[in-house]
Amino acid sequence: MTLGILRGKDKAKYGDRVPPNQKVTEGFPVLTYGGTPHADTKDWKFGVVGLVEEELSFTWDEFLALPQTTITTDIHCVTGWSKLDTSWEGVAFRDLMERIVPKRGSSYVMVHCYGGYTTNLSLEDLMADNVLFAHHHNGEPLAAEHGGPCRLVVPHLYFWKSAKWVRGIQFVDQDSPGFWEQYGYHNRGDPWNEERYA
Ligand SMILES: Nc1nc2c(c(=O)[nH]1)N[C@H]1C(S)=C(S)[C@@H](COP(=O)(O)O)O[C@H]1N2
Ligand SMILES: [Mo]
Repeated sequence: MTLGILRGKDKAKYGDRVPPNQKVTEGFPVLTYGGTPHADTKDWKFGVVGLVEEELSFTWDEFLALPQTTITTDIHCVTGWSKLDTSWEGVAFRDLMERIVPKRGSSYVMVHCYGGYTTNLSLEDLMADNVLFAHHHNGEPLAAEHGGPCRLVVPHLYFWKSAKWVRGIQFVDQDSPGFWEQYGYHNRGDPWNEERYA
């Protein structure tokens, strides 16, 4: 009952498309802890490390030579805004997984970023539809403040899981909290269940 009332206008306007207690924004707020790190494409590297049969490293050109996917999806920030029909182009996590053989029991991933930010995800969440490492947003190269040259997009979880300025992924057999998760954000962050804080 209470939740229904709080959903207010946007519930009336957008129906069940917007998760509880979120408001639709037309803008694109920037939410970064600290400054915008420099990650020039000429010395950019993307590493696949940890519990995998073979560790990998991609240069920018090698990353662009992987299969490319474009998606249109809604995104939801834990601070309360949602943005509808955002489009992203990049490398789908599932396509990257065609090149990776995780070792037995390695079912979690820590995402590492230029600048030091981290976030933890299960392999299952990363294998979901529409999860990709994006280098274009709405047809334009991804702006530096939004994570350019390349960011993760995990649209079915709150947007803090969508790490900006990714530099690699680490496969692990035990889940451990990333940056915001250590400061009390929920371990998983499903917006439909309002998994905001632990
Ligand atoms: N590297 C890095 N990635 C990050 C963050 C950050 O501070 N550093 N902030 C997260 C949070 S809390 C949110 S809501 C989104 C915001 O993305 P935007 O600035 O493109 O809106 O990025 C996420 N990814
Ligand atoms: Mo956030």
